[in-house]
Amino acid sequence: MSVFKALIEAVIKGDIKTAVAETQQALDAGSNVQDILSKGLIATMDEVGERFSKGLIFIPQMLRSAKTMQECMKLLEPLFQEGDVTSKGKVLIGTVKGDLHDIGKNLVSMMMEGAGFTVTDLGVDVPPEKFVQKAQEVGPDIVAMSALLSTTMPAMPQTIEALQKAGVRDKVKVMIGGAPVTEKYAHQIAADSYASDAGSAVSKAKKLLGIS
Ligand code: B12
Repeated sequence: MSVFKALIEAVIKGDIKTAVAETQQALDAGSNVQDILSKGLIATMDEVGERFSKGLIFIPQMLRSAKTMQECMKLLEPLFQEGDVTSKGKVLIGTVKGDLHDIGKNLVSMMMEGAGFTVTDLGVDVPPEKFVQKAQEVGPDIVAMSALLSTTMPAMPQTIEALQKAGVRDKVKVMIGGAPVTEKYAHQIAADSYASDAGSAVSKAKKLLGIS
């Protein structure tokens, strides 16, 4: 049985108060932050997704669990800081057009910032033209896109095409991710990199920019 049983149950129920208290208690007890995140919070969202697929829960419950997870993540955020204040590069990130999922994207954003990248977060449901406009404005080293729905994945190549048309594509590296996205898909749409989780997103971003 998981040591995070009470936390898991609270996130599934969408009980913010208990979930936040359980997260704090796990931290106070010396639990590893990565474990709290992957074995406690992320694994629970997978369970929530499965319950939704089976028709056991509906959108409001899924939303409540998501909100609960986000509140717990606020406690973990300061612990991701690596302490190096020199910027490693600029990252422009957003969830693609039509897609409202932002927990994974926020996690990637948070870990990137913690690792010393300067992150501009465009939020959710970001149309290709918004990625282009902001890229022209901030001059990022990396444009990172998140998609959680198989129906919104095509917005990724559309965004790459828009960057190309605006003459921005050659100046940036494009990184993609999100549960339905794969390495193969990244190759297919000529993205420069793919990562399956926020931790490897950071190491792949460093690799893309030649930073160790
Ligand atoms: C919470 C949730 C919601 C919440 C989102 C709230 C929010 N603020 O994000 C709400 C209730 C709004 C929602 C709505 C919907 N959802 Co929803 N949702 C989920 C759920 C349960 C969890 C997602 C999550 O946060 N996971 C935890 C995070 C940490 O994981 P992650 O997002 O995968 O991110 C990690 C990696 O993928 C990666 N990553 C993510 N982004 C990026 C970006 C880059 C650049 C990189 C490198 C890496 C990377 O790193 C992250 C951290 O490690 C999933 C189930 C699941 N297992 O994914 C379903 C799920 C994604 N939803 C689903 C569906 C169908 C919907 C709806 C269409 C339902 C409906 N009928 O309306 C709507 C769509 C709304 C819209 N237009 O977007 C399906 C998608 C099926 C598919 N393949 O297309 C899923 C899989 C549920 C299911 N099993 O059916 N949803």
